Amino acid sequence: MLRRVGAGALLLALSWQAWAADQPAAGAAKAIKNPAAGWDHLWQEVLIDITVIGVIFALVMTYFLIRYRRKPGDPATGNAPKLSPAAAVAWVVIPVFVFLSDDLYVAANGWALWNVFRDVPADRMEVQLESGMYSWDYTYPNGVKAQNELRVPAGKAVMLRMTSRDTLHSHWIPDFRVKEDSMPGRITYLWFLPEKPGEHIITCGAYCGVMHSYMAGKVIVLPADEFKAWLDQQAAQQGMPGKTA
Ligand SMILES: [Cu+2]
Repeated sequence: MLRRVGAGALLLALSWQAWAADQPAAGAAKAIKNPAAGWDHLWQEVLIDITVIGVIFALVMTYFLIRYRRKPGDPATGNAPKLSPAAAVAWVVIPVFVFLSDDLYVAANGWALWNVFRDVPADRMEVQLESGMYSWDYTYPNGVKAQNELRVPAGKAVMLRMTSRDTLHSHWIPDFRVKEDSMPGRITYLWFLPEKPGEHIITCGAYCGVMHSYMAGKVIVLPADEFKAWLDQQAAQQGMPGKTA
């Protein structure tokens, strides 16, 4: 009995230690400007937690298998001592507490990060997106239109205000860890922070029809001055001279 309570206490102590060790990270979550790294951090945390808990439980189980195994020819072995009602309750409540407290802790961190993700920075560029079978159609603040290629300036938060002209699509940019549905009759949004020039895949994350898999595009992140030059040139080309973003 004592040994069992000891094992339970060990689990509890380890989970408490893991929780305490995570505290600075939870405080730092407030300072995160770009939620993308936060999602990665949270995912690693989930992997570490389930690994640690899994290993602890496997060790305890292996110990019990060996400790209470039946030895051939010895009828006194193979039977675990009967648990008292209090010990039986403890064996249920303590592991449940360990699992649930970690679960709730990770969920709370996810909730905090979700709020950062839904809170769009005031200093941003807004682009309208209309999705449809099978393209992504963007409109910049100055009226410039682009299809399937979303050019954005590096270092500036970009918000997409999205709707759909036909059915449900989901605008997904895996590199920026953002995905949000676009649907007819509703405006949804997402934002991301492209930190440096480069190219990133856009794909549709909701099955929307037979050509769903063709619904690919890319985010092209340009240095700020190159982006401005491109936007001005597009404005002239598309017949809206003098207008800039
Ligand atoms: Cu689609």
